Parts: sequence; structure tokens; C-alpha cells
Amino acid sequence: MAGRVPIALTIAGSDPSGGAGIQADLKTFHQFGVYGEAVIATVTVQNTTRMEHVESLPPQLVTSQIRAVLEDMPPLAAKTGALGSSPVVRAVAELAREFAFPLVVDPVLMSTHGTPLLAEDALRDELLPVATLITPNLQEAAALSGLEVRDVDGMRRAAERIASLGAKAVLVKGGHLPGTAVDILLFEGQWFEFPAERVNTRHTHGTGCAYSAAITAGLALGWDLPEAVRRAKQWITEAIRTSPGLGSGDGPINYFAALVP
Ligand code: PXL
Repeated sequence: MAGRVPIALTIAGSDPSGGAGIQADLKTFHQFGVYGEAVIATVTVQNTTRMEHVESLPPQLVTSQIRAVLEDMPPLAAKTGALGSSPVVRAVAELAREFAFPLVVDPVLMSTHGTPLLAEDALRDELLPVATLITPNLQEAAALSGLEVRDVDGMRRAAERIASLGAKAVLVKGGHLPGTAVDILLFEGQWFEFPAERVNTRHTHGTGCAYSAAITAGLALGWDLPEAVRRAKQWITEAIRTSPGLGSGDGPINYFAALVP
């Protein structure tokens, strides 16, 4: 197997409950048959019922982790999640300009419980322009585009605006739309739609992290972007449908969900 296992890297925050963040990303990489590397940028204190604290690491400690990994085992694709403070976002973006592999940016501005996880200005000005793909939900798409995003038309307008800010491709996630959940992808001037039945459950903790990690794994496996999104979306839908109901609050999705061929 030497040299044949695809490698993916996540640069994100730790969720000690194992449902979101770095822990979600590594479980997802593993489920896709991809070797996972993880650079920790923030440490959160949380469980399924509450988010108690978010702490950013010093920027230099984050960049030295990235350098150590890149010089020895460079990945085939990477993603970012909860990077925390503006200095950390800027430092990661500066390194990302030189990345020789695609970068998926999950713009996790807030946790489910409303705690800031990622500095918005630095994300928009520095990180977005180096993103191969950015994956905002409706709220994040509105924040990044400055537009109202309430329906599929609004999602398309926001995607165009976010692409004009420098992201190569934009996936606006419609999980919070009323009615059918549809995600829309703007990639190389073309539109792709990914509808999915809505699953009625409160156990969706980690969905955004796992979705962007699954896309990153797909890119590491050599799938083109629309194919990586399509298969990630199928897997995440199954993982939500079969969430194990852990914890007494908003529990994690099912990281053991089978890949859909
Ligand atoms: O799902 C967003 C997210 C990302 N990263 C970390 C988180 C969360 C949400 O709770 O805790 C570390």
C-alpha cells in the first residue's frame, strides 16, 4: 500500500464530544478510505447540550503544525473548519496561497448554539480567495454575500457574489430551506443541484463538518468536484437518517453510515 493511500488534511477545531470539528473530519476521512491528518486551530469545550468555551491557538503554533505535515506527508486535498481568531485565519490563508492541492473552506461562522468559531472579515478577505470550494449554509451565504438568502434564487445570487469575491467554486447548502432540501453548486460557470429528502431529526451535530470533509476525501480520491459533492451528499443524508441518538442534546450523525456506490 505504500504511497497508495490517499491523504487528506483538516485544519479545524476540536470538539471533545466527537460529533463535530476535527473529530468529525477524521472519522469521515476514515469512512471514505482516506488517511486523515489533523491540524488543531481551536479547542472547544462542549457537549451535545452546550458550548462552553472556544479558544484559538497562537497562529504560529497552527502554521508550524501545517508546515510539519506538508514537508513530510503532503495531502491530496485539505479543508478548513473552525479556525478561530483573525490572526489564525490570516496565517493559514498565507500558507494556503502556496498549497499544491485543492482547499475546501467550510465557513463555520457560528456554532449551533451561537458561539463565534471563525473571524468573518479575515475569512472573506484572505481565505475565501484561496478556496477551491467554499460550503456556506443559508445563514453563512447571507453573511458572506451581504444578500438575503431565503430560496433557491437567493442561493444562486449569493453563490455568484461569493464567487466574485474569489472562491473558485461555491456550494450553498439548503438544509435550512422550508420544504425540500436542495444544495446548489456553482463550478466553472455551471450550476449543479443536489436535492435530498429532508430527514426530521434534531441529531444533526457535525453535519456541516462531515459534509465538507466527505467532499475533501472525494477530491483526495481523485473524483471531480460535482462527483465528490454528489457522493458526499448521499453519504451525509444516510448518516443523518441513521443518527444514533447519543447524548441528551443535539446528538451526532452516524459516522458508521455506509457509502452509497
Ligand atoms: O459544526 C460547526 C463546528 C465546527 N467545528 C467545531 C464545532 C462546531 C459546532 O459545534 O464545535 C469544533
